Amino acid sequence: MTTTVADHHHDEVPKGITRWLFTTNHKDIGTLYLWFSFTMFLIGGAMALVIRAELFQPGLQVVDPHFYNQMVTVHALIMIFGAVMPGFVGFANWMIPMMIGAPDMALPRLNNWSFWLLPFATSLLILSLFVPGGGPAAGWTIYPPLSVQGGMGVDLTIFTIHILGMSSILGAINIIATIMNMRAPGMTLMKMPLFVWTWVITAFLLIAAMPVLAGAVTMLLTDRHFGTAFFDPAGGGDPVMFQHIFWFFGHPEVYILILPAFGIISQVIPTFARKPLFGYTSMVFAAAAIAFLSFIVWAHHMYTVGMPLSGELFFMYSTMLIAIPTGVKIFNWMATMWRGSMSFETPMLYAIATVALFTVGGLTGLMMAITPADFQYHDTYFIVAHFHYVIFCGSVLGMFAGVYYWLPKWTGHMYNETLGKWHFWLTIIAFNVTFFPQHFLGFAGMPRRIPDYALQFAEFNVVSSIGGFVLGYSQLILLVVVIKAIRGGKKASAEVWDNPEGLEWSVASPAPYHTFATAPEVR
Ligand code: CU1
Repeated sequence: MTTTVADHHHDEVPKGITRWLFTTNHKDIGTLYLWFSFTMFLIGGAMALVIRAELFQPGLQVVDPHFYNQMVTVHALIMIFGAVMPGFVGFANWMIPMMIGAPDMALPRLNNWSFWLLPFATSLLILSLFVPGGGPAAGWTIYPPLSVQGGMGVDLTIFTIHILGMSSILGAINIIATIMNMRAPGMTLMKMPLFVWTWVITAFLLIAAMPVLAGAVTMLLTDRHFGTAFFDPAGGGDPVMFQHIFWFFGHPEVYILILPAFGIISQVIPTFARKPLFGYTSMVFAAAAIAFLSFIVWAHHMYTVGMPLSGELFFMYSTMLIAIPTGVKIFNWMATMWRGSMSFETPMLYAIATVALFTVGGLTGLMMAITPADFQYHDTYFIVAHFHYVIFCGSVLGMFAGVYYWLPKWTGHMYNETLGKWHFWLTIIAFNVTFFPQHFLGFAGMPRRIPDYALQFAEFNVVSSIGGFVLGYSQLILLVVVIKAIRGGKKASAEVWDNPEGLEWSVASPAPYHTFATAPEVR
């Protein structure tokens, strides 16, 4: 018997741990990213519960103030850099090659490395909690002089940020290289699904913003150990300069966290409204406009540092400008749903909730953009409420929409719709119970990032803590849903989501929009 070429090319897929360690397959790497993201979501969530337990009633009861400050700091860093960003890179890995008709990512080995940097980086961050002096405790914004004073936990955090930044930049390079070079014939830029568009824009934001953060923390490191005084007035430096550099990264970062979610719901809403996405071109340009504007608004985080009036006004107006492209997107999603043949499976519920509740965060953002008003809100719980509406309701709910939408594609099985609905309603109700009262706490003057508070804040804090615990434990339902879908259940058929394109629609290459340009009535 002769051997053929095919025999030699027999697929020898490594099994077990080596499959995952050495994989260069975009789906495997996507899966790794998604599981990593979910794990970090649970760890960061546990830290949030420590915070809510401490704030359950006035007086110190659960943890000491220094540990509380570490929880506040590490919760944020884990959620931003561990849960949300890697989660979206997981979506990118799974969906972008399929959406543009590419066999894999352009740089598959780099892809493997980008992922495997992450567990080491976040392990260092968590390890920092156990070294002498403890972890970072100056908040995720690590402002000097507080962050110059911390122990070696702060150095571990700086190292963590460098590694995470490297991972993000390499991932972004890979995504841009894939989208620019590996589209199937006919897949022109303006035919790309919105998710691909929002990701390519996000990737440029990452490449522009992450090195700035790396610079800021490097200067912090040399201030701490090598006798520089970038941020120390005693040596001619300026602590406010750190804030400028940090937020030049930090504001675009917000859009890094939100744009891929905009992309996901731009895929989900047309499917369940059974109409093409309204205003495709304006959606692309609005996302690009948001990205551009995100670089000229940074100092709205620092109205109270004593900037010249002209500066305060510039940042007030530039910030308000962002409401325009954002509004374009919100109205386009609503117009997509308008008179659609809507159905409300879990992905659609999450997509609608994303639009509705992110808008709450957007509107409080506009309130804070008003310079004189912000002097009242600054460093209060109003800010905490605002950014949880933006990042939980924008990024995380958008991601949930995508998880339920694509689980049938990822696992080959339908998820359990009843459990999905339970997860949705518990999450939405508990989220609002947790965070809506924090607006009132902020108005009443409760400062953020403190382990204790005056008696008049007690009632809203009890409510918020109860909501927080329900919100946290409800996420275990998602874990059950995902495991059940992996292990079996109804096969995902071509009729998924009850629409003519079935699964092909959810994979969307070409885009749902254009798929439907040739669709139901016309065919
Ligand atoms: Cu900002």
